[in-house]
Amino acid sequence: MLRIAIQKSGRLQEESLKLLKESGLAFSNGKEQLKTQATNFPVELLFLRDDDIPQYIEDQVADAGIVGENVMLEKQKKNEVIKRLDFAKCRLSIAIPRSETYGGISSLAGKNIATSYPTIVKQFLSKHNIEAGIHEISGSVEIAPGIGLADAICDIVSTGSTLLSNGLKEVEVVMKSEAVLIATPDLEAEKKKILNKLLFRIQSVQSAKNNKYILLNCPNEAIEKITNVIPGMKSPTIMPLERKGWSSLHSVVNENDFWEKIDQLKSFGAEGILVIPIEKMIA
Ligand code: PRT
Ligand code: ZN
Repeated sequence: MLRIAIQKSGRLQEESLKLLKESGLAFSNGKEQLKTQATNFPVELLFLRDDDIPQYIEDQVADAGIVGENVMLEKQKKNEVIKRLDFAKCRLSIAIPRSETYGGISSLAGKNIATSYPTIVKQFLSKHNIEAGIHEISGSVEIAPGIGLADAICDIVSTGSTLLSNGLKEVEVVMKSEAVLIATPDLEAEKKKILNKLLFRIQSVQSAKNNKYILLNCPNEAIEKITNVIPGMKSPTIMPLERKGWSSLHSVVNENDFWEKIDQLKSFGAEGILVIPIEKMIA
């Protein structure tokens, strides 16, 4: 049985559960419980505050967990990153009052910076040979300059609207973060096997999300050119159409360069292009 800790409530909770469910794990109990067991996979979920997860993993109360990279780095526990999960993307940034002009990173010297991430900020400052005061507070960091508690802050930024509404501006990105699957480096063999099985499923879910199934009709003389643009997993499937000299071609296309490729395909004479989401993709 592999024990995975996920956030009890908050920004990571829903996506963490969704990822596990898309990986085929079924749970009968809701998150109201402290823990719940998957009904079809040797996994038990523990619902915890995200800040506590790295410690629980170090103590091997949990074997693995899902947290923001920012939390993992701040806590400095015996955890290793197993997989970046591509959600809860944000950045940890330094911000100062908008009314002030920013004279570069050296102008932070001697300032007082309020943050919930003292360890990360300390490392960042010492990397740049800057001495500044760090004022640790656990919440509502963005109001600190306004009430005279600090000259600057270092906090999580996503859209930037919190900074804006508090009269602050982002001046340095300390780190970029996303949700990560972490685990103890000391997993026993049996648990490692379960984790690898889960990891394989997560990878299939992620590659499915990044790819689309594509069907199109094309004149036979365009098949080679189109195959070069969308080679698919091995090679496209090609079936003759009733109409002479035409074929139906099925392949896979990556989300990132999707529109560029569609333009190319059209220029080669492709018609009736259908694009369909993929649920799982196993290479
Ligand atoms: O209760 P618990 O301790 O478990 O949760 P929490 O309140 O500590 O964490 P939570 O749920 O707020 O965030 C969990 C993780 O989500 C963080 O550690 C980040 O890795 C990630 N994440 C992604 C964010 C944001 N986006 C985010 N926007 N965490 C916090 N914010 C906050 C930020 O603190 C600031 O107040 O949102 C505000 C900024 O957002 P914008 O859009 O206005 O810039
Ligand atoms: Zn927290």
